[in-house]
Amino acid sequence: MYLCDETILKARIMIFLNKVLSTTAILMGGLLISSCGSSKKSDNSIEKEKTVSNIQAPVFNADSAYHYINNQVVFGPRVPNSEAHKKCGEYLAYELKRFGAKVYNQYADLVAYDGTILKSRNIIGEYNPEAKKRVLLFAHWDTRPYADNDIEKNHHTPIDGANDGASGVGILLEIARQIQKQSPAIGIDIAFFDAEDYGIPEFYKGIYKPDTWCLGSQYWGRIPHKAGYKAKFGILLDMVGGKNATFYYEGYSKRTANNVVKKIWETAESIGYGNVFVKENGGEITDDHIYVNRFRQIPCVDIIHYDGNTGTGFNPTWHTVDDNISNIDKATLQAVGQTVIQVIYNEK
Ligand code: AHN
Ligand code: ZN
Repeated sequence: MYLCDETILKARIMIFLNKVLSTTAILMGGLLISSCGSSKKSDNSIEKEKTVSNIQAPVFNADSAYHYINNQVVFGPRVPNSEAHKKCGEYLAYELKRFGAKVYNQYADLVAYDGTILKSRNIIGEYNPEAKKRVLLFAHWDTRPYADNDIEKNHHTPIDGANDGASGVGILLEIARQIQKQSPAIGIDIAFFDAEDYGIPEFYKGIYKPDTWCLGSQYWGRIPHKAGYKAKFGILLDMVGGKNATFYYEGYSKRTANNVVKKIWETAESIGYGNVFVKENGGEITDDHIYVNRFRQIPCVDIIHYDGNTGTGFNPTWHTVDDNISNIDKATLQAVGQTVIQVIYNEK
């Protein structure tokens, strides 16, 4: 029997729903699944199915996320102080606003490992500000000025950062679009942090200060967009669009937010993405989640592509000129986006 993508997705969501919903909902879910392959459905009943599958969580649209990724890449590398960076910052704030968020901009001059002043901008979109219970979703939007994991002649070439940067932001923009259509029960904040990827390059031989990565989130951690900002937990998306991506337990997340790690990986498994979210240990990574936890005491989970075969632990295109749009895989976007949606719509 032929199954269209959307039908498979709906069926997966229903498997998940069957576990958590009442008998009535299960019966309705049965209706949805049984529609599979039937050619005698009227348009009316298709509409009804959509509504049923949307009670618990919306369906994440990977084409839409891909489009937001491509829009970022088209600006060119979003290296702080560049024109592309400036324009892309405007674009991201505009999109969050268009999707109904209240947008906060944090401008800061941040000092890079080599003393360069980075004109930085953290962009935060807020939904349901009255809600006490909040979840913070975040990604970095800047891109690396160096392909220092590539062959030597490319070391000083800025990367497109389709995966490293744009993928997390693209998924979060699609989630923002879904939130505007159907609000979850809790408050959501979406933060796009700047100056994550200006960390010390492999080729640098000079002296440097520690903590050279994640400058935007370090700044926000010390001075959040709202005084005393708190969230129940945070989810960081980093390199979430690569081909054949696999996500393992990241070490720091496991030590500081293990209950959230479990929740995410179990949710992924229950909707059919157990092969993408592998329930095994990966590496421990210096990333934005460390500073959000350290400075704001918010337990955070880093969903980051882990590959044990590349030597770096990262995906094969990491910090190379191959980190471009041709290496973005919609199947990965779908797995990550739908999983995060399921998690936030099931928070109460
Ligand atoms: C380190 O290489 C120490 N951290 C990598 C964090 C990162 C860079 N994520 C994306 N690009
Ligand atoms: Zn990077």
